[in-house]
Amino acid sequence: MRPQTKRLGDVIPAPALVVPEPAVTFAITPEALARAGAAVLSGALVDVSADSGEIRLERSDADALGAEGYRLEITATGVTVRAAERAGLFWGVQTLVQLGAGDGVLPGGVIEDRPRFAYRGAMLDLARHFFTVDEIKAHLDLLIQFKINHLHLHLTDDQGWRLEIPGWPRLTEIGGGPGTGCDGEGPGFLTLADYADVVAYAAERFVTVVPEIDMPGHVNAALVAYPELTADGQPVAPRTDAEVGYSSLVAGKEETYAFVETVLKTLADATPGPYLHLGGDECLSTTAEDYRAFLARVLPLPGKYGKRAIGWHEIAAADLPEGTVVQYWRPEEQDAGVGAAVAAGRSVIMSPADRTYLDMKYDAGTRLGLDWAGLVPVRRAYDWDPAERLAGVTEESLLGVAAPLWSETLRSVADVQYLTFPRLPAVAEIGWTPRAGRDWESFRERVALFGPRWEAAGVSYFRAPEIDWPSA
Ligand code: TNX
Repeated sequence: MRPQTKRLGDVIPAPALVVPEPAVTFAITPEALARAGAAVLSGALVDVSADSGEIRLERSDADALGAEGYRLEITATGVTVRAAERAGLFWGVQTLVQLGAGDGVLPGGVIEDRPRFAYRGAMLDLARHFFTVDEIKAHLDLLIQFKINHLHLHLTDDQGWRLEIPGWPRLTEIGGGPGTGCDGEGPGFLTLADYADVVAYAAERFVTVVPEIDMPGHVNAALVAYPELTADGQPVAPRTDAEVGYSSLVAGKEETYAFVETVLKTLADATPGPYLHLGGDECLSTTAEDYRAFLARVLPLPGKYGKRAIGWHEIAAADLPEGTVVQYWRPEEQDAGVGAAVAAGRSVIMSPADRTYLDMKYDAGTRLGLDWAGLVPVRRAYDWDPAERLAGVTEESLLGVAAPLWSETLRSVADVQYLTFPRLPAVAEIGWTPRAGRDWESFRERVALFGPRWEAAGVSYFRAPEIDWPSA
């Protein structure tokens, strides 16, 4: 049963510590909330406290809340958010936005909150279907409400190349042109100015953009644009189907490395965040020897440009430079390579497909999505733990969790939202909330509150039968 009155703990992700003061409430206006949000965004707060109507935002080094933590106090006379860093104030305001939803009446008490993991990611595949700058920003606006702090953009694949690379214009002229994307339905690309726009918008919201250029496989769009990159120099045909594993850069060709170096230098220069994602997955048409030889030359490049490499976990077959991050994506419970990488001191992002892949169908009747990793109903996305999933991967080795959304079957923003909600909030809670603070029955009740909010905001979502959604 859903309670009738709002509770201080009715927040996703569940805060680390909630101390309600049930006799107390404080009513805020939507304007005060918006002013608090604007104050954090504008960076107006430096070291002094800022008063935004009835909401006080304060920087305080005294609180041991870390880079993203905050302390929120709601009394009968007002609201205070305190944090060591602006990011913490921002997440505190996101908590307030959730608590104030609807009537603006905030339940009294104190919340002390900080994330379990530094990396809480969502991935959007722009290659199989392109999404515009405005669409990416609007999606980001929905993600940050759940304290997601990394936006991974899958920028290239067999069906499309979505980022301008100076000196290699045909990548985007052809690879981003008409007829690209799955079924030819997703043309478009980001200029470097567009990319900078997305990166800046994300940074204002304390979100780090993680760009991915997938290599040495998943490169048909690049080979179409530049036949000199193919093994025999002969042109290859564009592909708009959803097959994987048939294309590869050529490990034994110097042209390959000139190309990769330009691409990664461009990406490093355009990306203020610390990570460059090099893909590395499903290289079924690259020999094991070529795969290792290719990565031996390419994995050190992010370091050369002051960045850390992330790769899908197949890269663990190569020697991983210090600082390399391995992103686990398979459904299996074991992976010898990831275990060895962790033993060598590398860190891991967990994205097991049977739990975190937002492109898996919810149930057999889901119109969109795939089912190769099984069906992923909401409870399946929620009820697991990243530190208990893969042999050898412990809490200390985890950078965090991420939920990828591959876009083979997507044709619109509504499609993106439908697969994202309500599963992304489940993964976001896994990334933020302490293990002991997570509980499916509690999540079920809390996520139900978002149904009316998503409807009011025109956000498409799956009315999962596992959830008692309030009747409209
Ligand atoms: C596997 S996950 C892929 C992608 C597909 C996805 C579809 C991964 C690293 N590679 O190329 O889009 O499955 O679910």
